[in-house]
Amino acid sequence: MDFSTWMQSIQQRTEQTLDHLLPAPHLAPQRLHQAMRYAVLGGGKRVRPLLCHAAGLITGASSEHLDIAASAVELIHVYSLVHDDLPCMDDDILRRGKPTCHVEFDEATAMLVGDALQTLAFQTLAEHTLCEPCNDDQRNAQAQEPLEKSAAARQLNMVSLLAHASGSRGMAGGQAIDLAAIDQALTLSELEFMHIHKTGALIRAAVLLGAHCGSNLSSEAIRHLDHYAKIAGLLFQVVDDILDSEADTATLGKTAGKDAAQNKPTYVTLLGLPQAREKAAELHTSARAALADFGTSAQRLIELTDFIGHRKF
Ligand code: GRG
Repeated sequence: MDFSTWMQSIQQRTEQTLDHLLPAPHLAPQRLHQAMRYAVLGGGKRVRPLLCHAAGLITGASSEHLDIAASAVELIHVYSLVHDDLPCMDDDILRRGKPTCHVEFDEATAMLVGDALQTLAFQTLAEHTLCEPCNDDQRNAQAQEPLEKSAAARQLNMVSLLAHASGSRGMAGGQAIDLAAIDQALTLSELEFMHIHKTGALIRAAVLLGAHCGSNLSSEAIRHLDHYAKIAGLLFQVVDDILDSEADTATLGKTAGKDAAQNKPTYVTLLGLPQAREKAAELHTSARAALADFGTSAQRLIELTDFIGHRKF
């Protein structure tokens, strides 16, 4: 299967899983459920679910387990977009090529959409089986009970991983730094610190959760994947800054040039466009190199890294 067909198949699986996980639109309270479905379904590149599935291929995870982990990460991502678009934050009217959630519904509903998507993500991780018994479980288990306990402990670790990535030491903290940075001059390392949290933490969680769904796990493999994910998160953000400065609103499906309009520091404002492009190329090369030890099992992750590095929207 070529990369583009694989990507479409994961995007379709993600759409179906999210459709199934979200409350039906006729269930009370209908307006909230309709708004949740409006925000989540029918749009977005699904980069985080793709990363989750691609990392899971390295550790032999099943597609069904990956669907659940990938959807939980996407629910957190969409909650962050809905809240980020609110007038009290980025105040935007366009997201994924359609009116933002608070414009289509109203501000209070959009707040609740974010809240409810976040809790649905954790409910999803808690209520489904997420991981295969791992090699250590199989080696150590004398009986069924230790094996089950171990799988449960790993699942709990996955819930904790997503919570850390989303919270004040992760994405929400990064957003706080971002809001405080408006009209401020940041150094490159301060900008990087912000993005490692705001965008990078969830990208890292997507990769690690995918890997944890599998059985072929070693702590060294996890360490390497984590290193890869940190670089990939930064690459995603540098490319995002470049696109914000040079692509148009119709292509992006969100308001272009927003960072400059709000006087927000970006890689482009700090480095200039040519050097930001150079930085993206360096990160792209480093991210690919970080996957070298995984051989052909990382093929999809390498292709996805190329997609992130070369994306046009
Ligand atoms: C409100 C707690 C809270 C956090 C918001 C992620 C975020 C933090 C804000 C989004 C603002 C933004 C445009 C950040 C730049 C990188 C980014 C996350 C872009 C949007 O992600 P894509 O391109 O979007 O993956 P799609 O729509 O394809 O899913």
